[in-house]
Amino acid sequence: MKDHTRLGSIPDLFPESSPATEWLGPSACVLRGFALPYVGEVLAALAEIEAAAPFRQMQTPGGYSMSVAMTNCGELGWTSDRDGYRYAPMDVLTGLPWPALPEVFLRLSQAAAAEVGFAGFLPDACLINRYAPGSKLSLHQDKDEQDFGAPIVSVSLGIPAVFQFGGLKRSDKTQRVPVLHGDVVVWGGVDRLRYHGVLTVKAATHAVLGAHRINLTFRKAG
Ligand code: MD6
Ligand code: FE
Repeated sequence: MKDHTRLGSIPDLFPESSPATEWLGPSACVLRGFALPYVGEVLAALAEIEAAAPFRQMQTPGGYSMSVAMTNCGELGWTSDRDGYRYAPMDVLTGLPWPALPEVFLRLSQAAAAEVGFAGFLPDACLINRYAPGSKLSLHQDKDEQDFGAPIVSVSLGIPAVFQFGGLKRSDKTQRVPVLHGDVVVWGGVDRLRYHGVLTVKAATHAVLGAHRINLTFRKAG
């Protein structure tokens, strides 16, 4: 029988990309709400990671304390101290290896990467950033990884933030992208080394995460 419902007759205006997909560059895009179906499992896994590898404010090589608190999971963890930035298998705070990448983290990051054309993404590092109101992350490039062929998958949770997305030079013009609970940003390819940062987070409260924003960035670091 023919479908006479109004819904069935609405043409698909975006056959190649749903309206929830916003491209920021040829190989960079925001997947709105993509992480929402995973959030329950992600937060349960996060609680275990935090208990084993607590959030800490790392020092920059210049001797400042970062406003963002960080921890890691996976084979390698991103670390900053007076000696510089690097990936390391051990957490110097606990003297233990970083907690393993939970299966749900792998599932979520692989599904998001595949959505943007990076099938077979196999992250070995997940940097976990926690922002309180007033925290920010200055414009930087992610270039401590060995393999720029792999994308970065970035999952936003909790209170909103404004993601700053620039070009290949620090002085290039930046776009401002609001990122909300459940949004995922994937970038790679020609966009892999673009400068980016997070503007000072404004005071807000999220029903589940309170006055925090958590960002998970999945990388192939080694
Ligand atoms: C953040 N994210 O959103 C910081 N880097 O809290 C990053 O620095 C980042 O979101 C590379 C790719 C995606 C990102
Ligand atoms: Fe980054």
